[in-house]
Amino acid sequence: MRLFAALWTLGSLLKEAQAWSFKNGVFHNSIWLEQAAGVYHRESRKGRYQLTYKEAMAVCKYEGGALATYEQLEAARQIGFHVCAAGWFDRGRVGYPIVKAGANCGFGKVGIIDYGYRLNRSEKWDVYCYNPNSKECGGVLTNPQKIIQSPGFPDEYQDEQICYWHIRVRLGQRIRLRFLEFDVEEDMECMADYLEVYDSYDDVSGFAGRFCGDYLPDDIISTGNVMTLKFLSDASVTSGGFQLQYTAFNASLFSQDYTYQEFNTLV
Ligand SMILES: *[C@@H]1O[C@H](CO)[C@@H](O)[C@H](O)[C@H]1NC(C)=O
Ligand SMILES: *[C@@H]1O[C@H](CO)[C@@H](O)[C@H](O)[C@H]1NC(C)=O
Ligand SMILES: [Ca+2]
Repeated sequence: MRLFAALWTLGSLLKEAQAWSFKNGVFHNSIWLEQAAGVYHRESRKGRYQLTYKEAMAVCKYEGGALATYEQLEAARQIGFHVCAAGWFDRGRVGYPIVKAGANCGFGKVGIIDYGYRLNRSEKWDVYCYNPNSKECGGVLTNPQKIIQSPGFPDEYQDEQICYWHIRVRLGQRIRLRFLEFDVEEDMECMADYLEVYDSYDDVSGFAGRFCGDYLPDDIISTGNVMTLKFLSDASVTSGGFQLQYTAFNASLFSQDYTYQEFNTLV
């Protein structure tokens, strides 16, 4: 029974891996969110290619940004923004930025792969947004160790922020989050402003906690080599913000020193 479960898990992991690529020893998921120069890619919560033009505009607007222009997308591409998924950008145009030519993506070409201005705005694609103020807010982090701060820290964060940090360290490593400072608008259910932590490469699965108030949360340890942090602030009342440090460590070391309930789900 256990063996069957293990095989099933392995099978679904392999299936999942097809959407991912492996780069510099780091798993990279091109379908969720990448960010450069204020430009970022978004897909619907329902999955890839689910946004009409109108919905795409709403996604960017909700996060305080707007659809990226062709020039913004190209500027981001020049500094390494590479996403293998077609999305809406300014004025009903659809395309995606390719830095490195690949057989399965971009028809072997480099540049903005341009599907042109779509006449049918009900077509469903992903989206490319632009929000210069979100530069210091989120991103894809692959360093073995780094400090993550709320936008503007040590100043108070502002209203209507939404940041996603995707941490991806080497395969076989795990991630420890240690909170250094924490002060986020207090609310009974953390419905106003909050920091959420996911033991996953996105904010759909692996929910590990939602935090607000000024109580310093305990350390959080991932089960795999990826973690996602999401910070959201609403339209009123701000606070001091937060500062935390993540550190990658070898999973094998951990298993020798401790027993960790969730570790069982890995092996
Ligand atoms: C526009 O696109 C939608 C979604 O792909 C499709 O259902 C619809 O038939 C298209 N409309 C026209 C006029 O082609
Ligand atoms: C962690 O694993 C890597 C690769 O397996 C190894 O090179 C490194 O020395 C290990 N680090 C520690 C602290 O054991
Ligand atoms: Ca607030």
